[in-house]
Amino acid sequence: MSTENTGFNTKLIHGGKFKDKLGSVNVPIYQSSTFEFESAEEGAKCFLGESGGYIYTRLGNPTINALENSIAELEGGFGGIGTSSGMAAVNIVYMALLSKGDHIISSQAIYGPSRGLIEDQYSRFGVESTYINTSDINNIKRAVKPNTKLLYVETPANPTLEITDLKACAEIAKENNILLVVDNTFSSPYLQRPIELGADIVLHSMTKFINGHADIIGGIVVTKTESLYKKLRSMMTVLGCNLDPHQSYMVLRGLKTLAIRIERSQQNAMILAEYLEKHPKIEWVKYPGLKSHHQYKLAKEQMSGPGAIISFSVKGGLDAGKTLMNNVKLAILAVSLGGVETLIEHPASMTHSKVSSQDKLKGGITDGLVRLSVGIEDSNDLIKDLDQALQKV
Ligand code: LCS
Repeated sequence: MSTENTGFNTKLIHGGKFKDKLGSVNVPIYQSSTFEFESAEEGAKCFLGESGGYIYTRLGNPTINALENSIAELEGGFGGIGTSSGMAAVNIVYMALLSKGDHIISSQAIYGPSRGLIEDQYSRFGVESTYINTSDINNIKRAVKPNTKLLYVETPANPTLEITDLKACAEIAKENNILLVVDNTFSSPYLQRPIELGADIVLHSMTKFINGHADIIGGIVVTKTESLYKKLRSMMTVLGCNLDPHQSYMVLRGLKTLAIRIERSQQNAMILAEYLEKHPKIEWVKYPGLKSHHQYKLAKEQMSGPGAIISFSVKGGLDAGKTLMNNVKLAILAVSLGGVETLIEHPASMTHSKVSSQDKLKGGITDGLVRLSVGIEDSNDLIKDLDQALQKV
């Protein structure tokens, strides 16, 4: 059955247009690097793109394609390109769309390596960049230059949970002939669909919510148009950063429960955020579901829920935060996010450690900031855990 006019949960289970010839209910793992041609003529046709036949897994594979089609459908895009990691997804976007002398505008607070890749590597090839607080739309307007080609935003941002107004970004991008790229990792298509808000490209670290079980590394890029899809797919194949069939199967399996996982972890996150906000040892809490978040209204408008990531600071700064992290027993002290298990980490010394101290401060990544990725455990147990750890502070 076509899932074109169905709801999101139905798309999660039945979307992606995959139909197995033998009737397998699940997408089989086509664990093959290469595919036999029926004849030399058929092989040549495949290479000309005149036949839908598979050639070689770096170029395409039925299991990988099933996942790409599912996510593209969920994001409302033309097509998806699976990649070996979220960083590979970021890289193919940069590599395909930025040339010598081009300029990119991006958010100060984004995943550290997405910024480092531009500032440390693409700068060597003459790419210019401006990192600003994109949650103030006027900053973006001021940063546009004649050579600006990409506006690259992450919203909610990692780890500050600042929100960027995607509709306003799309307007600026359109006016100035710039492509709008959104890293939608923190929301997943369940909570936010940037293409519907005007973005040209959406990307994900599928390592996080989309897979949701902390057992694979993977990424995906979804484009609005066919021409961008072709450009990015050919970049992925020459860079050789394809997803693998077995990993794709794992993600397809995790994807089915995306909505119920997020509902549950977001419900827990709300309870924990309210608990932390009232706790006398907590200095501040940033969570888009709290009225105290300065962009609460905007988050409500462009997301259908606040997500499951909370940032907060313990009174006493870094030392107090370390005491908390060293004393939790249920929450796991580990980087990454978006899984069924609750993870706690310290961005300034971990995920964002390569960002210079000055840029960290400018971007709001203070030494005291602790990031919590809330899982689907019982909220009472999570509160008990934080409570006993905070007593040690
Ligand atoms: N984009 C965002 C927003 C991310 O949070 C990450 C990874 C990436 C891209 C890169 O994806 P990967 O290559 O790891 O699949 N974020 C991580 C984090 O916050 N902790 O550990 C990894």
